[in-house]
Amino acid sequence: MPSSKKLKSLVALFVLAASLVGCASSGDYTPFLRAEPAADAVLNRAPRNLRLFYNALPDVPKSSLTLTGPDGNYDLRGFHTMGSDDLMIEITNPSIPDGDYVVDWSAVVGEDSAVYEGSYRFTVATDR
Ligand SMILES: [Cu+2]
Repeated sequence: MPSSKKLKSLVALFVLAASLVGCASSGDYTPFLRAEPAADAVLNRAPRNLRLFYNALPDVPKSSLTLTGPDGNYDLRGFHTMGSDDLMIEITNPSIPDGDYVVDWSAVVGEDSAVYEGSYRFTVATDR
């Protein structure tokens, strides 16, 4: 039989492990609702901005966005919120090439201090 001391430390370890799993932002829950351009959209014009909508107001300084595409990482500027539970940023180069793009986001949203992360893709196909 394990000693009660050993049992207590096992229980403590289990509780710790369970709480770590509970904190991880890789669970099913996400505050992310939708984006413009939309996830999986095929666009016939290069987008000028990225706008992501959440279920509460994001904390801009604690959030970030990156855009990766055919030429690697694209410069983004003017990260802000329009105050509509959104994050918005301008794509610096107004003529990004045709191809597949991935938006990676990280955000602290509303009263929740957790950092959530996610990504989605869209395609630009202008045939120019
Ligand atoms: Cu804006």
